[in-house]
Amino acid sequence: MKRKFVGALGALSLGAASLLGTASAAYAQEEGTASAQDAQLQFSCPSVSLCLFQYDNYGGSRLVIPERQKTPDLAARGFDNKASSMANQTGSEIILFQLANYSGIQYTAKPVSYDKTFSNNNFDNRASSVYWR
Ligand SMILES: [Ca+2]
Repeated sequence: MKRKFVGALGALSLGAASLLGTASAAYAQEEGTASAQDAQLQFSCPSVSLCLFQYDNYGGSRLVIPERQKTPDLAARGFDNKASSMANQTGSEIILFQLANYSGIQYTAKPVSYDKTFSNNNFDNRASSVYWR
């Protein structure tokens, strides 16, 4: 009887932990509510891809990363510490990392979301790797 109770508690605290994890995940982009139609007017990015842009407002040079393509080092793609805005045209959540190989400060983008500037996220010109969740 006691054993069973402990087991139930364990399951409860596990649930609480995953809830906490969700709540504390700071979603970085605040332009994620833009409709797909609005977004299409603002940037050029192939479907099922993540696009990083050199400048705010989806400007400058563009790096296109197909969904779930491993990107541990943006330097290898000529885009290290360069991104200032992004369009996530995939069904996957992504995390941009400050350093190569997925470390340092993080920026999280929901599936199908857009952000016209990283400046208000303290992430301008910082992305060095892209992790697909
Ligand atoms: Ca932003």
